Amino acid sequence: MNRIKGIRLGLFSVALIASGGLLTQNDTTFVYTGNPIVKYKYTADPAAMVYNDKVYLYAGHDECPPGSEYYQINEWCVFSTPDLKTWTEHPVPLKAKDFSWAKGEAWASQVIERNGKFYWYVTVEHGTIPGKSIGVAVSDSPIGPFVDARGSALITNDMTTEYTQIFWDDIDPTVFIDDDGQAYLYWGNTQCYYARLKENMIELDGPIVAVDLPCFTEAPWIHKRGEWYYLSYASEFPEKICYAMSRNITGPWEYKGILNELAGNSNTNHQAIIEFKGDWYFIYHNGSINPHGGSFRRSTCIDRLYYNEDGTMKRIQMTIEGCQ
Ligand code: FUB
Repeated sequence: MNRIKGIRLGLFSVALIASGGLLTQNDTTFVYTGNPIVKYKYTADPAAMVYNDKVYLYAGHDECPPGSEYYQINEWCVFSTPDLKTWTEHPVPLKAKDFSWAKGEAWASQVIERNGKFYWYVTVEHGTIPGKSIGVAVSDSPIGPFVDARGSALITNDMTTEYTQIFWDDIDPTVFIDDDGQAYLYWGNTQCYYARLKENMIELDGPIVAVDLPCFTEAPWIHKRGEWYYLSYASEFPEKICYAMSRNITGPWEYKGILNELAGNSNTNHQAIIEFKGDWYFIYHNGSINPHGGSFRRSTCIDRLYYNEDGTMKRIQMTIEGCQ
């Protein structure tokens, strides 16, 4: 068990209403004291969503024992904050094995809201179709509980073999709803893909399209600011985060270079980008918790993101102080 370096405010034993949100049994609150955000457990592959004046942070729970070097991620966690200072961890809302067709492995994911429902796109290892796959869970609340929305995978490895023969290319989903209401799923490892989603958010609405990006490794994330669409992604290995821009959600994408350098003590970097109360934030992971942090015991951090006048993004400055 890691030493808790943040200040824990309390473990709630009764349900109570506070700050406009429901705190339930086993919610844990803590005050942000700089990066990493969560100091008492390992949290990887952050995805963030802004909803009703709160930031919701979703992350895989790295549980690889110290001394071992492999991904052991069985469940995802959810945290919320109204101000990026006071955070609440809610009970575990979803596990890889909640998908009856999956073998396990709670890899990277993203949650998005549509019409009052919350859709959680996740990477898991498929039970019968060899390779990684993408599933989708749904909930009426951003903190869950979530349930499998389809009873089957949305994307399986055999759907993309015309592009690559590897078993781990169908990972790291990111979802974006464009201004006209059309939803898009981007994902990939080695090869980046996108496909349209139906309005029900749980079925594809067209073909899988390969996206051409220089030195693409994984972890695509789509966001929009003004008239520009941004596709950021992990590049090479160990990973930096690079990005491309376009006037259209489907591209063509113009490569713009490095957004974030190698993250400390971790081969992977995995970013999420959000605007919250008028400021932009870059959320990522590194291996910074001493003494056992590393590529398989990662920690989520947050730093500010700034734009240049022409819409390009300034390189991220990763800090210990973070956004206090
Ligand atoms: O956490 C497992 C995998 O490592 C993720 O799916 C990738 O993005 C990388 O961070």
